[in-house]
Amino acid sequence: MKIRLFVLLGSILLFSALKLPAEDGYELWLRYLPETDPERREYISGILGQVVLDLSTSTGQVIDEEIQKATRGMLGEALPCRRDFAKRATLVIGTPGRFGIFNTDAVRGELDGVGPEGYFMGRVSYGKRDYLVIAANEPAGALYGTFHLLRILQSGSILTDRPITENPKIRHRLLNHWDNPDRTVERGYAGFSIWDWHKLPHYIDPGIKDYARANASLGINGTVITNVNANAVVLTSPYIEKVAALAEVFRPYGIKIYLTARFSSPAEIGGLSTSDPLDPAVREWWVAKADEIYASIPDFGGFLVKANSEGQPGPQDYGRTHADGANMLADALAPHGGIVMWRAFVYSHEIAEDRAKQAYNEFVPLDGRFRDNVFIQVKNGPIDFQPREPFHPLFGAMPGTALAPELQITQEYLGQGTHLVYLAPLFEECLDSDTYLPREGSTVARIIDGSVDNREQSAIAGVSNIGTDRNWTGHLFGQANWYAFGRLAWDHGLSSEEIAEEWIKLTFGKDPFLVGIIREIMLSSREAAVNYMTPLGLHHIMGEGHHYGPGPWVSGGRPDWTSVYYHRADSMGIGFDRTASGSNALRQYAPEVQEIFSDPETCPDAYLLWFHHLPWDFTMKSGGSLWEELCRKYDAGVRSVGRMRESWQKVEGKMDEERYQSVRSLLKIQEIEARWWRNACLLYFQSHSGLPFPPDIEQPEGTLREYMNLRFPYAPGIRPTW
Ligand code: BDP
Repeated sequence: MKIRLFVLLGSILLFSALKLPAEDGYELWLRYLPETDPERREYISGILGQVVLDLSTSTGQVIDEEIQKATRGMLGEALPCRRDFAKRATLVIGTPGRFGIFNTDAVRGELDGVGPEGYFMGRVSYGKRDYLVIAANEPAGALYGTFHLLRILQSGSILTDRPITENPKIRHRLLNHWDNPDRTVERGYAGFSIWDWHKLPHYIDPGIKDYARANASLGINGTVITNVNANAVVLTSPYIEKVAALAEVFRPYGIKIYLTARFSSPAEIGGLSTSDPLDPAVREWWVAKADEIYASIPDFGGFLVKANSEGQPGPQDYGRTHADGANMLADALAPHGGIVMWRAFVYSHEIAEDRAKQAYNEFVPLDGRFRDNVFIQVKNGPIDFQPREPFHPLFGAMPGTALAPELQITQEYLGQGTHLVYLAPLFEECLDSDTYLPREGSTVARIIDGSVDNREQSAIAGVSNIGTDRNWTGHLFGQANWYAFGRLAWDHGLSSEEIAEEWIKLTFGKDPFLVGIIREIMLSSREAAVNYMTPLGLHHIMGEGHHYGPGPWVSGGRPDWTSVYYHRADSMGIGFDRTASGSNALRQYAPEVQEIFSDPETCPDAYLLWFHHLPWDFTMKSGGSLWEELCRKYDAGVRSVGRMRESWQKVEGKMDEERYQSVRSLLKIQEIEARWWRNACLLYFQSHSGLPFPPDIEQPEGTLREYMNLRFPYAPGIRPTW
């Protein structure tokens, strides 16, 4: 009996010793877990044991804080940095001028090419010794270099003999928060807004600093903190004071703050009778507003504007153009070095034209007419952040204008808060698309980074998925999308695979088995979502308003907000003809691109129904009919999620129970919802095709009516109604 008790107690003790400590995801990829391998500990102390750092700047101080945090976590003891050069230094971090080592020709030579935010990391001989240095031209570069080093140390890698020089490919790397003053977040699925307007400026949540750390660790250097469906209140003096308090926290992390500018502000909050951009009083009002903002926030980034789109006010309300509007704001910001991000997401149901064509029609005639400090911010595709879209035809079509892509990190159309969908492949697909304008090799990435047109200015934006949820993004894997956006904004040459692997190691640990399993789940997840939601080029067939779940039957009201407008299914066939026989949206692309997409026989399946309306019995490349292929794709999507769930079970015990279980439960929801998408869409399309489901797929359960009757009055993320 006694022995048994001992065995039992022993196993309980052993079990609790083995159980990994609970984690709630708050630490993101900056976990700095205790390093238990003695060799690794020695390696890390050999680098962080005695850091010499230029502490004279606020950025220097946050680098010190980060290194202390990292050493406290990984080595169990916080190791503060020294401000004076020491021969025993294991690492020297700073900018030229501070320590003699940074004035050596070796370091100067390296720094010549890295610009204000880049850095050099490598060994440099100085005196009679070699030192590991992180050298940069500006403190922000030193911070980015430090985070790079910490990433290497955390992920179990080592520094090779080859020095590292890094330089961001894009100058302005911004998050866009669609956050409202009442703390709701439009298309937000992770709780409320992290900006606590009511308590600002005197109370600043400690999480704000962690938000800044997380962004800086990826190289994100700007954040637009308010919704594009803008509220003018943020431009009033009390709010500028609140914004300034946040800017203080962000400054040492190299992050600039931006605001959305409601175009009608001069009339709404300025007491003017108009907001006409050519009216001198209106122009003066914006100049004075910019001066007021910069007096409190000297490094204010600028304005993001959604104008004349989905009910937002804009210059066209006064018979003026987008260029008139953008340039007025640009002129007000220019003396302070600010920029305007003017969105190209404009379309109107009053124009009898394919929505996919409207932004191009509106903006191409204005090419070359925008000021140098204006960017036209263009969504990756011509409709709206769908699971898959071809690249937006504006990329390549405005050589005289700086264009910035807008990617959606929040998963409005990609499963919202409950689906694991790793978005790097979607981002990559857009960035790597060849526009052929003006020549082959002019990928979207090379257009927006300025290399095609030799442009100095460049920018990229990602619509944030961050909220007050303890793990920031609701779904733990939403963190990977924030991470991937930041890493690609810094270096669009990175692959989805590399980024996934980095993130997994930092988030879940470096065990190769675990990394392999999670990597596969992540890399298959985007195609799975496309398949169970909108295969073969289908788009915009989600639930109305909240956009949650399927709604291929949505019709009535504004046609361009329905589903039937986009899939055009009837008894004969399905798809949107965007070739010369239809809307001819294809003509907005280069001839080489037109050639790829124009013939249904050769058009890649992934874009088939985006560009073509085809009969149900159209023969696909697989040999089967379009109807069969559609059914099989939907079914394949559901099966992929089943496999993702099974794979996830293999990592049980390889991470803390809490995070494991949270993802496990969400994958279950994802499978249920993937089935819902498949069943609802297939039953609906069958009501048009009249054809039986192929026997080799799981037969959809339920009736179309049942799916059509589902209601979600409290689905999150819906737009406010002011
Ligand atoms: C759509 C969203 C809507 C946004 C709009 C935009 O449904 O909430 O306001 O885009 O980007 O995707 O302005």
